[in-house]
Amino acid sequence: MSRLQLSEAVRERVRAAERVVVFSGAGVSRESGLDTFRGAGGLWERMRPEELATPEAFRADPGKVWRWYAWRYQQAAEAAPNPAHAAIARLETLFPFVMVVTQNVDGLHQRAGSQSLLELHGTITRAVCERCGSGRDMGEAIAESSERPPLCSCGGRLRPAVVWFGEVLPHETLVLAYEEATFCDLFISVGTSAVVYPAAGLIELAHQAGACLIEVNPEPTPFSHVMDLRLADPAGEALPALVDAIERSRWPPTT
Ligand code: BV8
Ligand code: ZN
Repeated sequence: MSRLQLSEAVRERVRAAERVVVFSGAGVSRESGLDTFRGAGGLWERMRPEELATPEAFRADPGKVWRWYAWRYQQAAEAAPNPAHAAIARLETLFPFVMVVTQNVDGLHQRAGSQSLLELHGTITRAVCERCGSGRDMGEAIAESSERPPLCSCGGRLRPAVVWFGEVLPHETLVLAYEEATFCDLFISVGTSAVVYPAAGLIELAHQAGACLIEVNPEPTPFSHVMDLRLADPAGEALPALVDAIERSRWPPTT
């Protein structure tokens, strides 16, 4: 992507910004080879979310759901963070406060070096006991049994430590995310279709609070019309160009 020119208005907001939120979805991990949920060829295209990512599906057929997550865990473990994840991590060197609020469960933001991170929908890297809540590494749990969920030492059944449809998001994490969206100066929404709630509500919150809004997504979303800047390019190209432009705005080369 060629050198990105920010408008004077956006450059001003970027220059003055102190608190930044990056709100990410499955599209950020697309260029790491991980399927999205709703886009063409996405995970859900071949199956419906209700079939697998719900407590009812797990109760009805724990083996099938466990095998799906074991497959996705393997995919994530073999994937590498892409230039979008790296650019997002680099933002932490450009602003005093950066919070990555992700819907993704693949752990790639952490592996790219992002330090401040809220995982709204949990993580595929951990398994948790349905009965006593104790957690363990998902890789170990799958090594113990890849066909059906293993049992905890308390006798309870393990499940992926993700938030399924119809389940509430971790309260503390959601409250922190609401705070970050309410008080940020710059809100960058990247790689999300912005249709899953309550996560997508963060965009509206940031908009109401007067943050400068940037969207990175090859497709339009229900929030595209309120964005101050929209980059309709793949995140792996757009994010490095955007962070370079942000860096030039905050530290203009001394002439
Ligand atoms: C809850 C973890 C209720 C598991 C996931 C209003 C209020 C509250 C709830 C609801 C509501 N309306 C509806 C609901 C129910 C539901 C919901 O929102 N449904 C949607 C489908 C309408 N919400 C819930 O069930 C939530 N729970 O609210 O509980 C409650 C209340 C009280 C008491 C009890 C219960 C829980 C939602 C969390 C579900 N878990 N994931 C797992 O991963 O297996 S959601 C799942 O969707 C993933 O986390 C995913 O991240 C998330 C959002 O999808 P996206 O990340 O946006 O991915 P998607 O594929 O959709 O889009 C990718 C985008 O990338 C596309 O736009 C594409 O154009 C773009 N793209 C493609 N390539 C690139 C790219 N962008 C950049 N670069 C590229 N290269
Ligand atoms: Zn247990």
